[in-house]
Amino acid sequence: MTFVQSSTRLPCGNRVLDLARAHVMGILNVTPDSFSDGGRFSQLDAALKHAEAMVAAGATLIDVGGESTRPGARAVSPLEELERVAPIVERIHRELDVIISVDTSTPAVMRETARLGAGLINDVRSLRRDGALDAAAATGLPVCLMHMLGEPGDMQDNPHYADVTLEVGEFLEERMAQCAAVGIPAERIILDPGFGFAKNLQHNLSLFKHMEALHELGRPLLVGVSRKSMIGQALNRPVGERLHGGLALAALAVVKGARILRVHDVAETMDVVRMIAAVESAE
Ligand code: 8Y4
Repeated sequence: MTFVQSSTRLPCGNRVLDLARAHVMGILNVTPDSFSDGGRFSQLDAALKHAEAMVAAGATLIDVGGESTRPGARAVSPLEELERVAPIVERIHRELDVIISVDTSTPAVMRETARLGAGLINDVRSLRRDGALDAAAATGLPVCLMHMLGEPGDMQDNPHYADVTLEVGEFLEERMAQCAAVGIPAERIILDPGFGFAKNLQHNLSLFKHMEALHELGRPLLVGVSRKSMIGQALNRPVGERLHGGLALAALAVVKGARILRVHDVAETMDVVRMIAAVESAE
């Protein structure tokens, strides 16, 4: 197997991500839920506490997102998204030793959060929104490009692939070329198969099985499967009972060479990562 890796150190703002080993990215959701009415400040405190716990559990990155990608979710204006995300980026940057990943497709949010200390742009739309390529280039930050067809609202309407892994690879290669054209070099890119985005269960399982083929693109892979419906469907489990299935996939992803795992359950996933590292570093 040929694992092409030009450099093992990825500068992410004021920190460096060591790509020689696998890392855990903890998911921090800051979309307000209608049932909690603790107010802005207690919501910010709660988010910071959650981030702090994930860092203590071993997360190298925290993914902060202010726009729901759930099908049917209400569209959020750029200003509203920025007002949700900016305060938490600012506080994490000030108080925690962690790389801040911003889950956004919005150019203004990319520019402003980069100024506030973000270290990585995580865009599920792969910089396809108007102005996103230029905004991401201007930040100088690394970008995670993820495969998705269509938009979160319509992506699950009967997706079709002749060869899902091949088509995901072609998509990511095309997005890398668009990045190169605006001055975002390959060295600054992380690639993501996009599990659960415009894919049915068979697509997700096949893509996972053949994930190694994406190493041909020469960039580190990020995998996000935590609590997703591919686990629910394969095991017939509701969302609260998907941890063990998720840990199995985390272990498989690391063995297949993935470098970043985007998860809700950081402590449990860190045990998986560290156990694999212990075995792999043996004589
Ligand atoms: C339960 C919990 C069921 C969460 C579904 C979900 C990815 C991502 C998301 C991913 C990258 C999600 C922002 C979907 N997934 N970014 N974002 N890769 N890079 N659903 O796979 O977590 S949101």
